[in-house]
Amino acid sequence: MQTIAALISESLKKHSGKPALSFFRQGKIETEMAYGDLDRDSNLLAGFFRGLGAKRGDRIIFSVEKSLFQIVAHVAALRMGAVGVPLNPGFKKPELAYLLNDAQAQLVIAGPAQQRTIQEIDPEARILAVDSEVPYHHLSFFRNAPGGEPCGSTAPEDPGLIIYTSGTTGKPKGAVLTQGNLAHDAANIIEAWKIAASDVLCHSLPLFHVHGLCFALHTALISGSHVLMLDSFSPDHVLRLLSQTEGRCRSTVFMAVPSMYSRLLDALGARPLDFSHIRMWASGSAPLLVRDFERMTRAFGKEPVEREGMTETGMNFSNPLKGKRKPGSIGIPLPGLLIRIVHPDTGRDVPAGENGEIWLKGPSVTPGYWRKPGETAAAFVEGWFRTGDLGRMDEEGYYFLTDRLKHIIISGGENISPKEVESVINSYEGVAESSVVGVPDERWGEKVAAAVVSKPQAQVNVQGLHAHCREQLHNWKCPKEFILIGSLPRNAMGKILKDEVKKLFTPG
Ligand code: MLC
Repeated sequence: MQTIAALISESLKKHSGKPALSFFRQGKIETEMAYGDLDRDSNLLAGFFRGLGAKRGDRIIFSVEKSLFQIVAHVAALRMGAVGVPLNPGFKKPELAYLLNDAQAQLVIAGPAQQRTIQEIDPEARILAVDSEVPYHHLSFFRNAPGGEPCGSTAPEDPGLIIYTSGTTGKPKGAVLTQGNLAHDAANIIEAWKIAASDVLCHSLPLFHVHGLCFALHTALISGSHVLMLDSFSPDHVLRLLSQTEGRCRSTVFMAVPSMYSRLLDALGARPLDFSHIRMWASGSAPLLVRDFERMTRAFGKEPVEREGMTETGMNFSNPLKGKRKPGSIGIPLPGLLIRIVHPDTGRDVPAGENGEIWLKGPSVTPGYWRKPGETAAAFVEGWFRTGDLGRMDEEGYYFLTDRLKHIIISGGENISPKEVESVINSYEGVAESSVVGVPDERWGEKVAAAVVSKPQAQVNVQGLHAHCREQLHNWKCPKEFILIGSLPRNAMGKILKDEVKKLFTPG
């Protein structure tokens, strides 16, 4: 089995004269970088990291805004066999405190805003502060570091990344993805989607999830594609770029979550822009409604490619590039993946065509969660990873997701643990208990909503509660709707009936 470090290193050398990355800040190109530059700079940075004491197997946290530096540093970490831990730079202090303590990183790469918070949390943390607002070509601090070849000693079973994902138990869990997991996943996607050196990828996803980092960036870099890297998602900037029909920045591939597509379509309106040069519009991280599949087909002139993946497993299913794409289906399994659909209570396979929990086994599946043996044991049954998703396969071998066993909310492609939000709400003055649910929403797919019960004789101040959530949780985890009720709906055993709680809210 290959390592991701070797696949990327080979490509950096093979395509050295080709454009690798054009970084766009607020819609304008800020810095451009060829594959040869990325090779040289990632070598230098790896040398710089080693000088700071980081070595193979050490965790390096990334708590920075999306930037070219972040990409070069990510490639450096992979090539030297360190373990990158990319974090959402918008996490609030309590969220960061938990993650810093859990990841036990030897080095933290932080932007100015994050640096202050991290220092407050852990004055001992070794921080490399990098202002991601400064254009990459102005950063010179690592240029005198020893270069040399940083990889060579990475093995497929070495951890390559730890990516945190929301757990049902409340606290995020770090899914360990090995060098081999990442290599197999990238190779699979490249083969399924025919990603090539001739491709130009328009990239407006965050770099702290497998979607933007592994499915999009890794596959492009390994193939020698040109990546148009936007600092953030702005529908206007993205549309302007995607509709460029000529020149080096003429995109051929776009990947996004459904909420991004619906905002792009709203911003596009009835304008007759030409997108015929784009060969693939991929959608994942949340279900794409059949209605949006049809809207996209009309607006872009091609059917989107809906696919499914998970942090713990990489990409699992995709509608075919050539062949029938079924609206509402996540497509067919990628090579190397074994699938079972089992009854979640008995663990026995259900008859073909029936609904059950999807279990997976394959070379991209995580060996487990970082420092969480109990969670790892619970996630696997005899080597099969329990996805927590219910689904079925049709007579043509296409898979459909039908429901979720776990109470996870997916809002705009972000997974949110109701338990984490409930524990923040419950810590607010006057709150007796709460139940947090996902309610269908036009903009976000699902929105976070909270039913709150006050303590006897107490009056919960909803405005104050909202501010309390914003202090403790990243903005998108905060409920968009609160209601105060006398008691939560429960069954005879005292279990909260989440479906009844959902009915208390109006879809957005
Ligand atoms: C932003 N907001 C959200 C939100 N993102 N609310 C709910 N859900 C979200 N996901 C809110 C903010 O809190 C803010 O509200 C307002 O929207 C505007 O904020 P913003 O920061 O300007 O939003 P924007 O930058 O436009 O972000 C929207 C988005 C982003 C859709 C671009 O959420 C995003 O990048 N989502 C993609 C996540 C992703 O990559 N997931 C992949 C997971 S990997 P207020 O009140 O503060 O004004 C995975 C595996 C797989 O799932 O298979 O892919």
